[in-house]
Amino acid sequence: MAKAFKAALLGAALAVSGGAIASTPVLSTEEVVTKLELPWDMAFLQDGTLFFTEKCRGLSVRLPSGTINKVHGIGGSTGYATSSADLFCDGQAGMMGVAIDPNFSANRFVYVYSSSNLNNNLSNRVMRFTIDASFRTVSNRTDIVPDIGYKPKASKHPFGGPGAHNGGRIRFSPGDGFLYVTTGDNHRGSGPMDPKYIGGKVLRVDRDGKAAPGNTPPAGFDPRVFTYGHRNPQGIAFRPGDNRPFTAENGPWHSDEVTALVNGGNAGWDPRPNMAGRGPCPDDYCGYSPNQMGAMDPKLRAAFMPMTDLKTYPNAMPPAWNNNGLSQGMFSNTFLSGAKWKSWDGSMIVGYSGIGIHGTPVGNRLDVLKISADGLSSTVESVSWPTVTGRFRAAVQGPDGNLYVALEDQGVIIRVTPE
Ligand SMILES: [Ca+2]
Repeated sequence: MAKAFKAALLGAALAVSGGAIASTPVLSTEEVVTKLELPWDMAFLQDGTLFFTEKCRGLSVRLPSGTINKVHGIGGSTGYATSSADLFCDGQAGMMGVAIDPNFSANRFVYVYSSSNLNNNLSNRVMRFTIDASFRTVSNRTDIVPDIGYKPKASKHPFGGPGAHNGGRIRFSPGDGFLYVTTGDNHRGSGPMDPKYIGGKVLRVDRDGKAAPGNTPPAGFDPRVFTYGHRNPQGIAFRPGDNRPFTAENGPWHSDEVTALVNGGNAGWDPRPNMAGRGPCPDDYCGYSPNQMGAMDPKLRAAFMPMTDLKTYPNAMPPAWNNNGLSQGMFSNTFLSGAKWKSWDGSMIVGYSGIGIHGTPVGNRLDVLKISADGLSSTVESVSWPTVTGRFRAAVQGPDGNLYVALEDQGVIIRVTPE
C-alpha cells in the first residue's frame, strides 16, 4: 500500500535552482511500491496498471487495486519469475527495459529487454510476450531483437566489468507507433560506428523486430538503425507536440548528454583506437582515454574523448544539453505535460544514477530541462532530493499525469504529485 514518503513533502525541503521559482510546482511524494530489488523500468496502461522490472527478478505488475503480481513465465527460471532460464543478471546486466504494445487491448503484448545466455551466447535481447487476462503469466516468448551485443567476461578492458554498457530502454513512439531500443557500446571500440554491429545505437523496429520502413541510416548499415554513434543511452522519451525522440546518455566521467535525434543521425561517439590523434587503448576501447579523472577541469577536459566528436564528424547531432562536468550517470528521461506542472509543462525530466561513483560532487537530483523547439539548446533547473539517497533509475509520467520514479538502491517506486 502507498504511504506518505518519509520527510519528503517537498514544498519547503525541495531546493530548486536556476529557474522561475514562483511558477514551479510544489511537489509531494508518496511510495507506491516498496521492498523491490534493483527496479529498472516502468510502463503504464491507461487504467493505471503498472508494469515494472527488477534487474535480477524479472517482471511484475501492480494492478490499480494495489495488488502486485510477480509474473510467471515459460520454462524453468532461476532468479526470474518472468521467463526462461537463459535470462540472468550480472553487474549492469539483467532485465532492464519494459514496454507495452500500443494495441495492448487487442494483443496483450508486453516487451522486455534482458541479458541472455541462450545457447551459451551472451547477448541482450528484446523479447515479446503475451500476458494473460489476470496479469499473472506470460507466454509465447518471441525474441524480436535477439542480437544485441554484450560485454564478455573475456574482455580485458579495466572498467565496468562483464555486461557493462547494455543500454536497455525500450519505448514505443506515440507518434509513429514504432519501438525504439537504446543499445550500449558494450565497451567495444568499433561498435558505435560499425554499420552492422547494433550496439551503440538507437534501433527503430516494429512489433516483430523488423526495421521500421522509414529508417534512413547510411548505406550499408543494419536497416534497424535509427541513429548511431551512441555510448550507453539509457533513456529515450518523446516530446509532446512533435513526438521528437530525445535520448539521455551518460558520459565517460564527463559530459552526460541529452540529444534530439534525427533519423539516420550520428551521435558522434567513436571510441576506436588511433582515431582523432589517439593511440592504442586497452582492449581496443578508448572510451576512457586519456585518464579523465580531472574531468572538472575544463582545460584537461578539452583533450578527453568527446561524447560528440564534431571535429571528426561535423554533421553529428549536437546535444540539446551537456552537463559539462563529471558524469553523474544520466539515465532515464520523460517529458511532463499538463497544466498542473505549471512552468514545467512540456519540460523534460532527467535523473541520475551515479550517486557516489566517480567522485560525483553533487547530491541526488532530477534536472528539469526546457528544450528549445529546434532541439539544439536547453535551460535547466536542478531539483535536489535531500531526503532521498540512491540512484534514480527510471522516470515516467503516469496516465494520471503524475511523475513516477524508481529508486534503484532504495528499491521503491515513488509517485511525485504537483499540488
Ligand atoms: Ca553525442
